[in-house]
Amino acid sequence: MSGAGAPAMSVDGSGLNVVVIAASWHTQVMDGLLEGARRALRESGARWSEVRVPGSFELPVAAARLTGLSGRPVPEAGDTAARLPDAVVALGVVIRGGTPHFDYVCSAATTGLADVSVRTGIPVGFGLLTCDDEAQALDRAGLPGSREDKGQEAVQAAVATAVAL
Ligand code: DLZ
Repeated sequence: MSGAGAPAMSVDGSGLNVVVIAASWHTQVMDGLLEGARRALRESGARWSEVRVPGSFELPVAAARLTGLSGRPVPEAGDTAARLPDAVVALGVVIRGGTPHFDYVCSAATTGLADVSVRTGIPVGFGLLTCDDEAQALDRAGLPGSREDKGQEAVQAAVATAVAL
C-alpha cells in the first residue's frame, strides 16, 4: 500500500473467492485500477470474477446483490456462483464537476459500500477514487507513471481482512 502510514501488505488468499465490481466511467483510470486489482489477486492466489456496472452509484447495489444482502438470488458470476464471496472489491472513479453531483455519488457509494460490508460481515475493499481532476485519478491508477495503485491496495485490504476474520 502507499501513502503516509500505509502498511506493507502481501497476503496469501489461496482458497478465497473474490468478486471485483467495477464501474465504467473514466475508462483509462478504470483500466489501470482493474489491472492493479488483477495483479494483486494473481499474487494472492485467490480466485476471482468480475462484474461491470455503469457508474460508481451502482457499486453498492451490486455489492448488496452479490453478497446476498438484498435477499435476491446471486447472479451467475463465473467461478464464484457456487457460494457467496469471501471478499468484494469495489472499483470506481468519480471526478469533481461543476455541480454537487460529485458529492452525492461519492457519498452514496461510500455509505452504501460500508453498509454492505458491515451488515454482511463480508469485507469490501474500497477502491473508489474521489478526485478533483483526471490528473489526480491517473496518479493513483497504478498506470506507468502513477505514484499509487489503488486497485492493488483495495484487493490487498479486502483479502487481508477476509484472512484475518
Ligand atoms: C452521472 C455521473 C457523473 C456526472 N460522474 C460520474 C463519475 O465521475 N464517475 C462515476 O463512476 N459515475 C458518474 N456518474 C454516473 C453515476 O454514478 C450513475 O451511474 C448515474 O447517475 C446513473 O445512476
